[in-house]
Amino acid sequence: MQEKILARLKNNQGFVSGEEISGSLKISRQALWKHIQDLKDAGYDIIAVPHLGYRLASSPDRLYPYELRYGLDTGYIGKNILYLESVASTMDAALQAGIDGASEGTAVVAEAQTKGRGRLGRQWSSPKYKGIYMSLILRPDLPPLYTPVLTLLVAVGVCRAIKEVAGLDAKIKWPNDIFLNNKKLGGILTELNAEMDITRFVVAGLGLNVNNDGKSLPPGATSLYEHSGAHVSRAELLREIFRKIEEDYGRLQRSGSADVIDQWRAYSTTLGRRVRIVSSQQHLEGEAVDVDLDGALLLRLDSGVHTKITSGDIVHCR
Ligand code: BT5
Repeated sequence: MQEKILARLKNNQGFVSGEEISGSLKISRQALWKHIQDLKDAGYDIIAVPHLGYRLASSPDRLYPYELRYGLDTGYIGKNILYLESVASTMDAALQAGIDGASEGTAVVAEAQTKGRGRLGRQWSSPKYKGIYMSLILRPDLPPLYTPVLTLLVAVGVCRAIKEVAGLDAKIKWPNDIFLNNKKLGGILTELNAEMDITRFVVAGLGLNVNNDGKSLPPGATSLYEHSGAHVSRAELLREIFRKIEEDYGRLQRSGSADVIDQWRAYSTTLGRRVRIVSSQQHLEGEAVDVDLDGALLLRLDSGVHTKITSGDIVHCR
């Protein structure tokens, strides 16, 4: 009901009479008043004037499901949102939701994480109300070996959305880092629930620094705000991320990964560079020449031999 009331207020610049809202939503004036109080408690600045009605003066910078869904024209990505004020990790919540049967496109969104994680047990700093911490459930028709391409797909969607909403040129460092001006702006963590060669579902997690000020960022990190000096609406950005992901994911499902990989190449800071691979199994150095259709990095070693890197960290040497 609050979502419907908000939509009416948002669709109108001026006042909307209480009679009109309660009449069209078939609730009593008393019930409407109660919902308006709840919205005010949630941070909405709603002005009430006798005989005129209600006017929405401002909305809080929160990722409430009804904020995210307002004007969201996707078919399924981000349509179902599990919202948490604070959680250990949105990954765990999404993995559980996936097991419980959550539909494709369900997004777990938190305002803060107390144990946000990166790859290999690393931490993800997740201060409250500053960034986007979101885990998306996907049920792709892809064998597990091909699912790394989803990390690339989400990275592309994030860069496209940042360009559209904030006008900034973010770049991607293989496999999962979003960079802005040579500093880390965000990261993607993809986890899998699979059996042998069947993917049951994938959780694609995104951490993105949006309105963090410089002091609260880890070393080597940046945020959109730190970079540009302008606050960005996290809700608007996340809605755009949902849209872009849905476009590219639909294309991936219909015609394979070639298009996503093409887009990824355009955002990559890795291709054409000399890189060092650091993983528990191997320490290799060579030129990053391309990315394969499954998302693996193709490296040309000094011997001229090409090798495929499917996981690990890379260091850009020059
Ligand atoms: C990543 O890992 O870059 C993937 C991060 C994914 C986080 C999201 S938030 C929503 C969802 N729920 C979770 O619990 N996780 C996902 P990795 O490549 O391992 O990078 C981790 C490293 O990045 C750390 O060791 C730090 O050096 C650095 N780091 C930590 N927090 C950061 C931040 N907020 N901004 C930039 N760098 C950060």
